[in-house]
Amino acid sequence: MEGLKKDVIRHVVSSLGSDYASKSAYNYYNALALAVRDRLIDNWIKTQRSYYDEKAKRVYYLSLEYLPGKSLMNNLHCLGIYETARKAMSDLGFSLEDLAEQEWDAGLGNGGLGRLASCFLDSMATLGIPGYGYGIRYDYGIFHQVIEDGKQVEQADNWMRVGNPWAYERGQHLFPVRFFGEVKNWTDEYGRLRHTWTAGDTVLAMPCDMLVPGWDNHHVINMRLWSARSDVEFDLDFFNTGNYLGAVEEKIFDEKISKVLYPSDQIEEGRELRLKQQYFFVTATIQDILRRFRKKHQDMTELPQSVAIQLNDTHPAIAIAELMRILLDEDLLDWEVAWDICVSTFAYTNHTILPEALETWPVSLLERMLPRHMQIIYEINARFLREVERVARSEDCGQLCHRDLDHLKQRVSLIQERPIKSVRMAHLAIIGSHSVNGVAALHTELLKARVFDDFQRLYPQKINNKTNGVTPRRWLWSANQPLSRLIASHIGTGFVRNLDELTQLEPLAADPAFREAWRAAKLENKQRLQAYIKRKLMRELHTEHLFDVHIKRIHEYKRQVLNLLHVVTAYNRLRHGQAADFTPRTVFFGGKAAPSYFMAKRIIHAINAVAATVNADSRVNDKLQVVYLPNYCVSQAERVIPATELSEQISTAGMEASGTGNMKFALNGALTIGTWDGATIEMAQAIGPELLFIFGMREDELVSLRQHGYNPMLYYHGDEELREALDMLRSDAFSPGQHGLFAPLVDNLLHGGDRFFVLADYRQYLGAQQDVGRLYLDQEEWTRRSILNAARMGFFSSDRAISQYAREIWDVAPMAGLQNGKGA
Ligand code: 7GP
Repeated sequence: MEGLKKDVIRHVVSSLGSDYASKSAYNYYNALALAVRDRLIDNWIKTQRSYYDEKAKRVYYLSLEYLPGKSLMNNLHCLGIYETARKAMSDLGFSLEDLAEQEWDAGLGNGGLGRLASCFLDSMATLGIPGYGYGIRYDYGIFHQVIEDGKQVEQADNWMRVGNPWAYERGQHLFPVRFFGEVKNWTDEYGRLRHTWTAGDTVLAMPCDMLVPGWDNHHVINMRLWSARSDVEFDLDFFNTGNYLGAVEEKIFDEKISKVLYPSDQIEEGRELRLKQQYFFVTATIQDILRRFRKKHQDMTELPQSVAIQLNDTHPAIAIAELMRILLDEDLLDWEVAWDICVSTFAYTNHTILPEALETWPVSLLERMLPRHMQIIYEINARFLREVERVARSEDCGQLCHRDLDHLKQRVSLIQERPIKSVRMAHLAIIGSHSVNGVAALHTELLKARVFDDFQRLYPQKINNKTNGVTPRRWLWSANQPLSRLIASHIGTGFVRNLDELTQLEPLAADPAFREAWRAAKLENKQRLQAYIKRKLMRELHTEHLFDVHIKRIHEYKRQVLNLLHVVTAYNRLRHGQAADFTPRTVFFGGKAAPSYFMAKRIIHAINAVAATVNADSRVNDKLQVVYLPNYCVSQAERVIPATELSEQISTAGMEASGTGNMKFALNGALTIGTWDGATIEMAQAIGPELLFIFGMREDELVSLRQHGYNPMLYYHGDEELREALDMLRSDAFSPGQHGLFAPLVDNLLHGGDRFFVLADYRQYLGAQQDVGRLYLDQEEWTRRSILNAARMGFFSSDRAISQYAREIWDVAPMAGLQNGKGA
């Protein structure tokens, strides 16, 4: 401990240039972070060296998004020096918790996809998988959300302003990134046509490395994020003529590439800068991968034995054309050889079946920005369509008439003709990869049967399932110390590395003393949340209420509106004196809406309007409260999830690819109210469906309802409570003086077809909520179920998921000889 204290003081003085006697929390947080980083860097260097020494096959996870959140606490726990640090900082006059507050969340992602990537890096580090995460170091991450007059207002997330003590910026290792320009043809010595792309513009990519430690194992992997740097400092001509701003203009323009994260979630935003970001990060990454590979290899055909590249959705899919370009134009390989290398190296994960999220890029844009890549995509397509024709004619599709074949080719082509001629990135990713995976069993089945059914027929082996998981280090151990300590006092700490060990809790569910202790841990977490809300929102929570939580991105398919209709109905029953047996509850909502997503923003507004009305109504507010948590982010989830008793997972069946929040809640002992969707299905199977509150129509039932003509008006007319709730929303009951403010929401349900079947599930949802309320009155039974939920969540560790990827997709083994023991 004395060593850590000395290091912290030294960093305050020599790294931060401050007087250690001026007790600034900001300085002491930074100094502590630097002292922790010092303890990681040796192991990071040893880890990197061991990959070369052991000729390890490496995994590269390519993702345009990561959501690491805060690093301090997690890193202290991984190093096993949390207690040491707590005491050291307390000696220096600080509470560790307060110092940790100084850190800004690294919010380099939108939601589930980005957070999954961060869980996966944690698991690769812990399992000793030789892995790297590659992405973009955005200067501005996901916007900061404030609620003003009930509405979402976006503010810039200037997370870099205060510096980032965790990152190493490597300004000396720059990689060139080229755009535009033209392609020249030439003939090689064997008379083959060759191509050379001469670029128009060049930008530089600078690596920023963030170290990702494994749990208690000395294995530290790298998250390498690229930052754009101009290749011109000043244009001296401008400078000399006195045009100073003109002189820096190009520099500013180039560096715009890594300026900001695109804040849209599952909505495709085809903007030129976004494509630039994708290619910028992909080419820098591929160059870096090949640089490392070529240190030990000359023969490019050995690449798939040394390198596996996982594409996190289609955002990095241009990597397939980029690797082809290098192999063809720089290594001068033949097409077939190059293509085999590509397909054996790449694998692709799909994260959504929502059609509006499937990426396409206009051919005209690609031709201009990446002319050689567009040529390669055309060639991939031509060869692929010939192959489709061959397969279709040869096999059991022999009876296909030409018309069907033409339709098939149109459907699977990399190019779509309408509304504008564009490249379908998912098709490129499927064709260019040896594995395509979904993220939960139902999702994968839907990919096979619906979204990519043609590809499933063409390549029956390619599409496979890898159900998501979450890291127990952050989401149980670090986020929920009260519960973790209780668990550890009964079954030891092995569960942090091997989550299946939680099954040892099962017999304890029958032990009244253990149940009591389990409840005490929950209450402690509820009280901490209470203190936080008091500090941030100046509101007093009732900890004896049932804490009912719905936090995730705001999206129509996630059906925050269904939850809101339940709240309004509960409010009406209480007002009308029809709810004598109502179990008091506080309903929490939190989440960001894409700034361009009108309906999602209006939903936020409606939630806040209902909250204002309910909370101000003294007839009901001791029994029902609604809280909107502004700026939902990773660190907020770490506070809220441990305090949650009821987890809302109520998406329209078939729409939520997997969900990972659902897993975090159950792991922390919340019971789930949910639909038969995503990974919630597999959770119900693992836990026992009777221990969750499952309701609503299933995916196949919805399909047939849609086919037979779904009429939301029937539900409206047939259900008095539903009608009352909808009429109130449409009137100005929640928006005094602003009649019709929420009419778009209601019209969307009643006259817009209710695409997400809110009305169809309303009555069943109410029934399930009633069951929840009843069960909560029986605290012994509720606690028993809570314990069993957590005990049966072992499968949903990201360690299990990553082990499956390693074995079944990457063919990568963990590093041998990792030492165990505290790394401090
Ligand atoms: C999300 C899915 O919506 C969620 O169900 C899943 O758990 C998560 O990915 C991780 O697999 N998808 C996205 O966040 C997303 O942006 C569009 O998908 C590409």
